[in-house]
Amino acid sequence: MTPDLFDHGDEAPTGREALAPGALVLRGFARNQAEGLVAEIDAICARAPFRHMLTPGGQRMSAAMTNCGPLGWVSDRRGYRYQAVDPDSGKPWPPMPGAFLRLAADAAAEAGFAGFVPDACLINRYEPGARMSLHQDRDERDLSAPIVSVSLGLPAIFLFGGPNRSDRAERVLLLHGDVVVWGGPSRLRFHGILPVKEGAHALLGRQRINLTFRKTA
Ligand code: MD3
Ligand code: FE
Repeated sequence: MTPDLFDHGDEAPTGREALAPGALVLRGFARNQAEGLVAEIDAICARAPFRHMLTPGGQRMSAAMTNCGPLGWVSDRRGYRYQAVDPDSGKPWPPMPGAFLRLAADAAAEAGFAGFVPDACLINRYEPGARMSLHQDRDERDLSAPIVSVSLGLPAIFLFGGPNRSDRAERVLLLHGDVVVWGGPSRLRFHGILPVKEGAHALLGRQRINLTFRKTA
């Protein structure tokens, strides 16, 4: 493709949207770094391949996962936890790329969380039909730190619920390059992803990839 230095204005918008107290959507914040992020993801999954983890209840998750950074999120029959070793390889997770750390810190700072240094990056891969049911993220020790999420590839409808599973969920469309910072009172809200629709993305093809940066320890 011909390099294109100009903004022709035909892309999805950038800008910030306050979703709720503590939840800030940075539209298109990662879009111009997406190729570099995908190259890093390819290098990570060469060492720690995507896999469909087992829930404690024995179901395979429809989203495939891997991790980078000092700690990685794992699920199996014994439960959910963060651990330094990839259970599939017996080796440490690949290191967190500098570009990942900078992106997460820059996004967190935009939302008022200065000095965010994640120690885990969970990488979720959704092929069409894959989903994530409503859940809370509460396996992290320090719930005062935000979670930063980066969406790449196919669009997805994010479900943003409340503090209780039965609370009615709002739907938010997340597009390639969107970054969301989830902190403060939003940190423990239930959330999920509706089944990803069939499609093909110019950079990622038939997949959506989501990075979530966490401070777990
Ligand atoms: C709101 N991932 O990995 S990212 C997850 O798109 C997860 O793969 C989804 O939920 C995905 O745990 C959603 C957005 C997200 C991540 C963490 C949150 C939203 C959140 C934690 C608290 C509140
Ligand atoms: Fe989550």
